[in-house]
Amino acid sequence: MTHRFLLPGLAVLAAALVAAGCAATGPSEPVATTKVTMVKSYRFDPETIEIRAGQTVTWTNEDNFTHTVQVEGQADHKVGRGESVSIVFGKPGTYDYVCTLHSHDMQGEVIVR
Ligand SMILES: [Cu+2]
Repeated sequence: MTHRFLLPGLAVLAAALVAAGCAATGPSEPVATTKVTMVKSYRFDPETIEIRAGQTVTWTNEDNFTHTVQVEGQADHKVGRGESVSIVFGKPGTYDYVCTLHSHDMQGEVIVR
């Protein structure tokens, strides 16, 4: 739980990077993929993905910590180190999701066309 004390510092760093004009790629530029990785440390990569209705998204945890995937209005799925979880998206829409253990850092979005 000590990592929680790092959060204010990271937020300041992120704000500084945006202020310095390093936002060239844009924080929410969607990537056409069905694979999301929980990378070191406490991040979904890519954060925003775009898929077609009926496709399955798979999250794989390559971080050193347990994370979860909770799509808004759905059950929370715990994903341990080296594990993965797959969720089918049947209907078009924009689905926000979080890791409920680190919801301030780990947020993502699935855009279903
Ligand atoms: Cu997490």
